[in-house]
Amino acid sequence: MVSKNLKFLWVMVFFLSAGLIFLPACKKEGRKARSEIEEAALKQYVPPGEWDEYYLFMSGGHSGQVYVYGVPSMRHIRTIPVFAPYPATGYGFDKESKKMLGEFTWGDVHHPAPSETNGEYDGRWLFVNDNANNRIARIDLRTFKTVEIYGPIPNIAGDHGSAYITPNTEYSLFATRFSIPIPKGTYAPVEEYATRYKGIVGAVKIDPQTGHMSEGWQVLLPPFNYDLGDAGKKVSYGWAFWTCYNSERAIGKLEVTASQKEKDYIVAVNWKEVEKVIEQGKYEMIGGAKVVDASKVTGIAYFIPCGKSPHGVDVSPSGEYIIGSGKLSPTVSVFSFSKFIKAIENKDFEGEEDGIPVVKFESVRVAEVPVGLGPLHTQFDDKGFAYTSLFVESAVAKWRVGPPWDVVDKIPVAYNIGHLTAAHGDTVSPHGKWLVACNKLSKGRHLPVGPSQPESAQLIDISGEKMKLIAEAYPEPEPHYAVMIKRDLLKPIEVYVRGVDNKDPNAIWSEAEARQERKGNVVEVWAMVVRSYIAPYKIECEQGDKVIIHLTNIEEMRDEIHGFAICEYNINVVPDPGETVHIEFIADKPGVFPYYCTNFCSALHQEMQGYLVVKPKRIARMEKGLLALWKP
Ligand code: K7E
Ligand code: CUA
Repeated sequence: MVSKNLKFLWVMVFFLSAGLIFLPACKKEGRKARSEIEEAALKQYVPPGEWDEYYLFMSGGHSGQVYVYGVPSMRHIRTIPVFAPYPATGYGFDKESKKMLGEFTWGDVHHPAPSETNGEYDGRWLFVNDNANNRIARIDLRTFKTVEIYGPIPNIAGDHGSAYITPNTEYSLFATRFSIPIPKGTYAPVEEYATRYKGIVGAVKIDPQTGHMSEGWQVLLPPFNYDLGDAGKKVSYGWAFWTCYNSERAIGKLEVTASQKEKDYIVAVNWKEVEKVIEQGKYEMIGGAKVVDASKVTGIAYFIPCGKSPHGVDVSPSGEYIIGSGKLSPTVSVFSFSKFIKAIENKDFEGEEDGIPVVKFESVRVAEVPVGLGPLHTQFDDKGFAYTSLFVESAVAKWRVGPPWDVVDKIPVAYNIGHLTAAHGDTVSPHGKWLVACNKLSKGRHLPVGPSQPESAQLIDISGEKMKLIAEAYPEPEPHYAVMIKRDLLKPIEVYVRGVDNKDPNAIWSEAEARQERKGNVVEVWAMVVRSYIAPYKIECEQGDKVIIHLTNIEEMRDEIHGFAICEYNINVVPDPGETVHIEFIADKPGVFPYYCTNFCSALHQEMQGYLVVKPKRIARMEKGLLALWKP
C-alpha cells in the first residue's frame, strides 16, 4: 500500500516537473505560431480596392475554361470561357463564338501558355490546349476573351503535350497522347496497335504580329503515348521536348502492360531542322498536314531514355537542363543539353526505335535528384532552385539546379499535387517569390459540399530559404497547369473604342439608327443597348424567318455592360462597352417573346426590355393571300 502511494507520488512529481519545464516552452511555441499566422496573413493580405501583384491563369480542365485569380490574395477575378458556352458573358451564344466552338460544347484545358518574346512573357496572348478535341485556343489578353480556336488538329488524338509556346511565339506545340491510325478516319483493330497506330508531335504556326494560328509541322513517331512537352530556350532554342510513356507499344490494361520497361523516353525534336526539311519537300501530306517521317529523315528527332513512365519535362531557365519526372520513380532525371548535342555528334547511341536514334543515357544524364515519391512537374526560381511537385508524397521538393544537386527543402501540401506554378517560373528569368500548388484533393479542409470535393490551390512563399504555406483556395475544376504573370505586363483595354477596337460596319451608335429590314425570309436588325433601354423596342418577323441581330453596346465607360436575352429562345449575349455582337436564329416559335437586359446595369435595369413578335405562319399566309386578292 505504502509503496503504491509512493509510486503515485513519484509519478506526480515527474509530471509536475515535466510541466514546469514544458509549459513555458509550449507558451513560447504558441506565441511563435501566432506570429507566424499573422505574418502569413499579412503577406497574403491585399486591402480592399488594391491590386494583386500577379495574375494567375489556371486551366479549368474538363470545365473547358480558364480561371483568373490574383496572387497573393488568391481572389477569383474572372472566368474566361474557352471551349464551353458561358452565358455569364454570352460566350457560345453569339455568331462568332458559336462558330469557334463548332460542333463541341466542351474541352479539356490542361496547359495555359503565354506568348513570349526572347523567352519572356510579353503579355499579349494566352494559348491553351484542348486534350479532348485536339484544339488550341488563343485568348487575347487585351480583352480577356477567346478570339481564336484552331483545330481539331489532323492526325492527333488527345492533345495533351500542348500548348507550350516557343521563345518568340513562333509555334504552339502539340502531341498525340493516344496514338491512332492516321489519317483520322482510318480503321485498324486495336490488336494492330504496335504496327498500324502512329505517334505524332508537332506545332501550330503563330503569326508573330497578329497571333493568328495556322498549319505548322508534324513529325511521325512510333506509337507511344506522348505526354507533356516544353520548348527549348536560350542554348536549347530551336528544340522541343516531349515525354512519352508506353514505349512498350502495349494495349490493354496500360497500368500493367505499359509499365514493363525500366525506362521510357523524352523525345527531342529539332524544329529548326524540321522547318528546313519541309522546305526541301521531305514530307508527306497526311490528313491534310505536312508530316515528316522521323524514321526516314535523319537529324530531326532523338530519344533520350528517362525513368519509367515520365510525366513532366521541364527546361531550366538557361535552357541547359532538361528535367524529366518519372512518376513511378522517386527521382527526377536531369539531362544536359550540351551533352546531348555532343552525344549526337559522336553518334553516342544505345539503340533505336523505328530507325530513330536513342542517345546513350549515361552520356546525357547529369544528375538523378532524389526529390521524393511521384514527381510530376518542375518550376524554377530566380536563385537557381527548382521546385518539383510530388503527387504520391503530397509535397513540393525544392532542390538545387547544379552540383551537388541536393534537395534543400520540402513542404507538405493538401493533397496530391499535380502541377505547380511559380511566378514566371517557366521563362528564361523566373521571379521566385510565389508558388501555387495545384492539388487534386482537398478532402474536407473546408465546409462539406457532398461526396465530391473541390480541388485546392495552395499559395506558398518561396522568397526565403524555407518554403512557407501562406493560404489556400478552392479553384474551379480542374486546375492542371497555371501560369503567373506580373500585373504590369498586361494592358487590358477599358472599352472597345469606336473606329479603333470596333470597326464593325454593322455597329450603330444612336437610337435613330436602330431599325429592321426584310430581305426575303431574312429579317436583319440593327440594335443598340445603353442605360436604360434597348432600341428598337420591338422586332417583328414571321414564323420561320431567319433573324439576324447586330447588337451594339454604345456605352463608353468600363464595366457598363448590358445583356440581351430572348425568353425561351435560348439566347443571351453580353456585349462589352463599345462592342458589337451578332445573333442569328430561326424564329420557329410563334408568339410574343420578351427580350430584356440580363446584366443589372442601372436603377432602371428592369425597364430595359422589348418584344420579339413572331407572326404565326398561318396568319402570315392568310394576310399574303388577302393582299394578293386585293391587288390582282
Ligand atoms: Cu500533370 Cu495534363 Cu500537365 Cu494534369 S497534367 S496534373
Ligand atoms: Cu442594361 Cu440591365
